[in-house]
Amino acid sequence: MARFTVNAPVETDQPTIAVDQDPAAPLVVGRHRFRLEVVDDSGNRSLPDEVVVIVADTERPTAVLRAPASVSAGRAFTLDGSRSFDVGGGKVKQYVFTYLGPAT
Ligand SMILES: [Ca+2]
Repeated sequence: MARFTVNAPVETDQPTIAVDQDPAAPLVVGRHRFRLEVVDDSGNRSLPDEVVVIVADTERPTAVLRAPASVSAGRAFTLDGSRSFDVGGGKVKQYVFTYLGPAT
């Protein structure tokens, strides 16, 4: 495993390497480029090969709705979704509030 930082080559004699991610600073959602160069046992260095890896947020967010337990008739009140949160590298960008009618 290795923690990669931009433009800091990681050298190894192994043909595969795990990209270890810092939980506090993981790769952000989006496109990320990686490069491989190989060196033979005579010291000859290859041309680079590059790939793009897409880091995607595939995990659904969690809605948390708060409201006052009771309000005065005829008065405005606030529905609060600010404690909603996302996991998987994304963030909440839209709140969809719906009135469902009288509760029984
Ligand atoms: Ca998400």
